[in-house]
Amino acid sequence: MKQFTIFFAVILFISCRKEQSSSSLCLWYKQPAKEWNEALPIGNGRLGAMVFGQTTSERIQLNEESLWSGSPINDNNPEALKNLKQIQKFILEDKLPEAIELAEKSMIGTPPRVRSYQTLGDLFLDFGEREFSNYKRELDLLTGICRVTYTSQGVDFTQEVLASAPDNLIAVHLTSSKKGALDLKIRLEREKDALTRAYGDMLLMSGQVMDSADTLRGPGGAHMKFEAQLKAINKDGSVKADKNLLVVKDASELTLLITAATDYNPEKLNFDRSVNPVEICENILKNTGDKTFSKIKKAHLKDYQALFCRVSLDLGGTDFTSIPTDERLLKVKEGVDDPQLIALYFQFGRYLLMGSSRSPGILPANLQGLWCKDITAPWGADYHTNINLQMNYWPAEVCNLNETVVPLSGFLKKLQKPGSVTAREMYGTRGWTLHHLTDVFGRTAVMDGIWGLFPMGGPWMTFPLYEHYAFTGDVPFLKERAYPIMKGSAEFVLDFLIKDKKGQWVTAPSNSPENQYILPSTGQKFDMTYAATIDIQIIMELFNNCINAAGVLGIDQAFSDSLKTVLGGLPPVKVSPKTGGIQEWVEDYDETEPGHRHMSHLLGLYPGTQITPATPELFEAAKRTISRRLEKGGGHTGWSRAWIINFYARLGDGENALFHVNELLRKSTLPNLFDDHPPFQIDGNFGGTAGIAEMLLQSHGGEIVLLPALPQAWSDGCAKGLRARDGFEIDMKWGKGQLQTVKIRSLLGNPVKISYRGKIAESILNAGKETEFNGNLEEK
Ligand code: FUC
Repeated sequence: MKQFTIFFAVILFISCRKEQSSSSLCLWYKQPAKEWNEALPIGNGRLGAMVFGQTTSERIQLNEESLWSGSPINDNNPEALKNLKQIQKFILEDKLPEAIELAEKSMIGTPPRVRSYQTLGDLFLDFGEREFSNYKRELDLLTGICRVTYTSQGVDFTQEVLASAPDNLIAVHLTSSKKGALDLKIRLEREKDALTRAYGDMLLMSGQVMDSADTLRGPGGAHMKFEAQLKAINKDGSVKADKNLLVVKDASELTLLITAATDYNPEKLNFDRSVNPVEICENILKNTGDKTFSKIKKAHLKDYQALFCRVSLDLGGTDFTSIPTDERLLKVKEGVDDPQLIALYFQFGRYLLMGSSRSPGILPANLQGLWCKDITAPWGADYHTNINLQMNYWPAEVCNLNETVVPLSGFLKKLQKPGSVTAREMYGTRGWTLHHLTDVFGRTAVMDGIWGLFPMGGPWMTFPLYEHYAFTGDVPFLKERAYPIMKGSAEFVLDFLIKDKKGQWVTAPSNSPENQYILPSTGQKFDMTYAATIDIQIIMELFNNCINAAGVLGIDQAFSDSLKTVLGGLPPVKVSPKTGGIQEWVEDYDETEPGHRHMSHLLGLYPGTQITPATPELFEAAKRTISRRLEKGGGHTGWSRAWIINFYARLGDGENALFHVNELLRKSTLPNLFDDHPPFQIDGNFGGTAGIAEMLLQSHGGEIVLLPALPQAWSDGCAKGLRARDGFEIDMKWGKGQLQTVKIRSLLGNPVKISYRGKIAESILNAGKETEFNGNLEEK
């Protein structure tokens, strides 16, 4: 299996180099970034940087994935369990004011807020005022290198920046066309909590997060320790330490190696004084030794391209690569069609996921991936689990980057511990759960306010684990990692469910994130309810995944049977008689915001698998739900728009899916192609990328569906290396809106069934073999 994967990777790599010209995979600009949203991201899964490309004082803003303020706190409200039954009783009796009053006192976390993921600081390269011309700044996704070139006083200057996973550092490489023309000062700074010393050819920045006490966020104190180290290697001229900076004179070439670490210990979900960030940085730099930049670059390219080049995408359209990316985006905003920019956006999403969620990183991509300029970021750049963290992983499998799920699965494994305390202390259940957000310290209680009382955050977070198995067929992963977490989550649900007046199994308290409904009897507005449709859909998905997984592993028959029984007793997902859409709550309430950004009751359509053409009534109702949301102003945040793309893809509606891809570019995309919630929030990038893949290939209904939502504007194209469930890799070519050929490679030897516009073909393929079909699905 491993050999086949390597073989295919090599083949793909060769074809990728041929077909994806560097220019079509470049974000490029004619001017330096004036602000952070114009700077270009690089990342190796653990370290990230935003490169501004300025010529007077270059700014490279730095991040290390674990640098957080705060500390672990058991903030499960000690009053919760005592009052749970009463709260549930009030809810089932529609006594919502009473239920909320009691829940506000007894269920909200103590304290109710997390702190923030933080910037590591900034690297400044001060060149002094200079004239410049021939300026170009680019991020080449084919190489993962950010490159800045310009001419000043007749000398050509080049700057390359890359984040290397194999060397575990960020490397900056400066050259000048004239010998000895590099004169600059190097600073490493942080707005707070850090001091930098210069020593020989190194800058050493040591820090510790100092939190002040805050009743909403918990105790103050000297919290996480961190370190950043920079080593300068010059050719010609000199590098000298001067107080807290390095002075470079008359160099012809300069390499800066930058690494960083904290004393965060993932096993403990805490900082840990036995972890020494200084030593970690020293070891990383020692291991790199005196490798030249070209050696570091070579190792980076080998590692990076092995992942990135697995997928290529050509959506046809005019070649606008000679126009800078920000100007192309403006043209799209003016109504120009640019399928090639969409293909670039798609690949950029893959690039961002690789950059923020893979080894040497150990933490999942947060609300900003790992790119964050702030000490206090919007929403703390935390892990929101009522759509956002889930969405981050939607492209992982279909876009052939399954290793990006590893940090998420490791984090969830550790969250089981605090999550089981929450399950036990708040709800008196087995298993584990978390609510609508968490942080690196593993907070799993109810955060923010009453809308945070969403105990289904944990069960929903198990989806990417099962998907990882479904796509890769990795049984050891299923057995050792995914299934125990899924089972613990299902145990929580089993114990949490209660019977309503009709004898149905229901969740309570519950909400439909973050929408409110109007209770008909009083006209009042509430979040809190029981058995919101999303809860039912989450439970159906989780339980079915558990049953399938237990079947594959040949274990837990009795447990599976108990899940099946409960599945039969859940309230059905209903069509609203009033709107004809999917009913969002257990009763057909009116919503307070019909255009709400969350479309939680469509979880069964995407990412879930319950609403398909095989359920025609729900399938039609789902269409009405989306159009109603949109009529009332829905889709106004980046991630909300991205979700809509996925919905339309699942509905087989290519024109609407494309309209919303363009809306995502027009309304929710920043000049550097980061998603704009607003402000920057990365989930829209990931959801958008997944949506584009979903328009071309789907495999959730037991067959591989080719080009399920191909819009007219993409009538000629080619996609290589997308993945389907049950271990397949697909290459497709289409022209004039029709499939021309499809190659299917089997990674696991499962039987294959493909479907294209009503035609079906089946084949038996051994692992490692590939077969090809023409547009009529005749095997070649
Ligand atoms: C959810 C969303 C918001 C935002 C926040 C981080 O609560 O409703 O729009 O994305 O997460």
